[in-house]
Amino acid sequence: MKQFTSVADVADIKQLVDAALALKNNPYADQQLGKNKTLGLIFLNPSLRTRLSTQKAAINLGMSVIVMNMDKEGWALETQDGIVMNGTTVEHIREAAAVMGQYCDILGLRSFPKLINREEDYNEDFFNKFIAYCGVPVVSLESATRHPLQSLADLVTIKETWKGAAKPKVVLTWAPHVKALPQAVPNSFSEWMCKAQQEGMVDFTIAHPAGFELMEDFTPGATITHNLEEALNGADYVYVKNWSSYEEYGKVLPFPEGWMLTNDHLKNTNNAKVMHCLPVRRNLELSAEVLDGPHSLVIHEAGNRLWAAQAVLKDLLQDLT
Ligand code: SN0
Repeated sequence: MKQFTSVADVADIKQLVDAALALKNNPYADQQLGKNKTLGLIFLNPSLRTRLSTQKAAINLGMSVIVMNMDKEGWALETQDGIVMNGTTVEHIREAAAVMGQYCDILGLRSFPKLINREEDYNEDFFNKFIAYCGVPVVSLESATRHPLQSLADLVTIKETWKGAAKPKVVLTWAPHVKALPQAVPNSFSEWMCKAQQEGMVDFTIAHPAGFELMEDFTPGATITHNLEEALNGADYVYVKNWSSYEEYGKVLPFPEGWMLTNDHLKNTNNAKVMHCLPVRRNLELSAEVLDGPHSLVIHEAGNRLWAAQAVLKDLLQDLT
């Protein structure tokens, strides 16, 4: 693999999932692979799981890690070309990314959408410029439209825990929130599940209230419904996440009642496991009774972030020229 920014960068998702599960059984076998290699993790937004799991994954592979909170500790970056930089931006991404590439063999980047201009966010303007100028392989630590390390860990978690004979029914459900959150996590989860569905690994359904449709490019082959009860019927995995409207971009819309998952919602499921990428706002997005009860997989899922990150870094290290 030359970069990891979406499911499209992965030649074989089954193989990558199996590689992650193999690393879980044998975490320290590749310590020579990362010797004298440096991973730079560049954050423009907060992080807990992504930062710690990716750092730990790199350590397991024998790498050194540099972390920079660019938003707080770096110069204000300019991304536009051809302008006179006489305002608040201090350094152009052309120089900043290129310099980071001088010190690091692989770079990870987190850059959330601004949720103001949909075209700008969905063009991945900042992310693509960073990739173009840094000159080394880039791992997405969540971009404006995707969070592939999360989605890989999610697929790993489903593969690892599913003991049934038939394919599991996986349901992505929209949840309430008080802020406008990115579509990155559900976009990415959906594109990975759609790919997994194509490969016969899962059956995939998305449930959300009217007005919260995801961009169609991310949902090929998914069953999409506004009826939560119908979607949950017979579900094996329920993946809970809030996202803001793609249509009414950046707005906080009033939300309908009944979308916060409770134990009652799980009655007609197949004793479903409940997943969430975290951070989760208790009793707003997801009820405490579900989070603290036997259905919840959220901590196990977060634990698997490590093996997902390690499988990706291992693959990138093997392909370094
Ligand atoms: C981010 C998101 O993309 O939804 C990161 C998820 C991994 N989540 C948030 O920004 C939550 C913010 C909040 O106030 O709850």
